[in-house]
Amino acid sequence: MKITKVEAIPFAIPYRKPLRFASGEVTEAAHVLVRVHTDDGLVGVAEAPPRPFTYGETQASIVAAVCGLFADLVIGLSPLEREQVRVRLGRTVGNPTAKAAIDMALWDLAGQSLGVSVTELLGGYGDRMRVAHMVGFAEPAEMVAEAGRVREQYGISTFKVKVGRRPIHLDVSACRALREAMPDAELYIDGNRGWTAAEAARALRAMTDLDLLFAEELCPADDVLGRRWLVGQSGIPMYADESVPTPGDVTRELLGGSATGVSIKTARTGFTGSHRVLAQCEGLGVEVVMGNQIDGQLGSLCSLAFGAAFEATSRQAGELSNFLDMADDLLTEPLEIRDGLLRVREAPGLGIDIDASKLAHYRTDR
Ligand code: MUC
Ligand code: MG
Repeated sequence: MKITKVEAIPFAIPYRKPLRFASGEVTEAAHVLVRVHTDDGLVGVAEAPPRPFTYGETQASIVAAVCGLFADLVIGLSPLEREQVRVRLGRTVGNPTAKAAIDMALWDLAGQSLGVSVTELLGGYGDRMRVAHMVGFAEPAEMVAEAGRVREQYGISTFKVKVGRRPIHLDVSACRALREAMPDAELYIDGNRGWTAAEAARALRAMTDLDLLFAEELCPADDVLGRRWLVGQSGIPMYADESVPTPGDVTRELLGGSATGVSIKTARTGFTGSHRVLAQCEGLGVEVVMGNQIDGQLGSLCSLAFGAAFEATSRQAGELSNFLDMADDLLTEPLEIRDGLLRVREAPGLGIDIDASKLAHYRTDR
């Protein structure tokens, strides 16, 4: 089986409501659908979400990288030669979501050709994950209402609360309101680099009684000593997200003492790189969470496929519900969160079937 063609199709699906956080906001899912075709008629699929505020990629840059740089490097290879692909794409720096989408599409092809799911191929630990929902910036009452609605409708009881605003009491009050409204919920926070280490320390002190699970990326990765100082005084684990786009960054953050947990995002490290990150974390005794790159249903299925495959990634609820904010999606069979859980599809590969009429409607290149 040989790769014959690689497509990168830009599409845009509106959001019902924007998601706001310290490093930016998302008002539409202007993503890129990546399809890898083979000579025996199989098509592997994944999506790349451009996040300029995190990785510098745009929708146009992803299309350009996939079509202009990467396609020629993979055409002619077998989809099973994933390490060849990784090395060849790795000669170009950056472009994490463009590379990750190609990698995941190859795993989809491998699963399809062997007749097994990607979750089984990767590790086969389980067939489901608990779902965590991300609550973006708003007035505290609005944030409480959103969390309540999501808990009521989908049975989700783990919430990641976006923080990192100034002054810090905006977020402290929102977290306090959420805790008061939901005494039994699991809550954790994500600052998207919005605070200085001193602000983060004050905010954490003001929230010590809120029983937070952990805090993610409260201040920028370049605040090397500030982050170390913060870890030293924090009573909860401090997770790295944007600061760890590659396995090497994971090593630097963890061994440098600037983080004590890691967010794994398949959208940026694919399945091959995410497996490496997970192995590093397990070897170092560091906990992980399956993060979300504000993915659509396709990207969420990819996170789920990986997260359910291993015990360590299944322990905590995974961030798998951002697609609920989108007005529509591309899958023929939509994802359904029930009782706070998402189940892996019982189908070869990733089990993705793209609705051709929806793609025709939402693609922006025609
Ligand atoms: C998250 O976990 O931070 C927002 C920015 C980004 O890079 O990812 C999202 C969610
Ligand atoms: Mg984050």
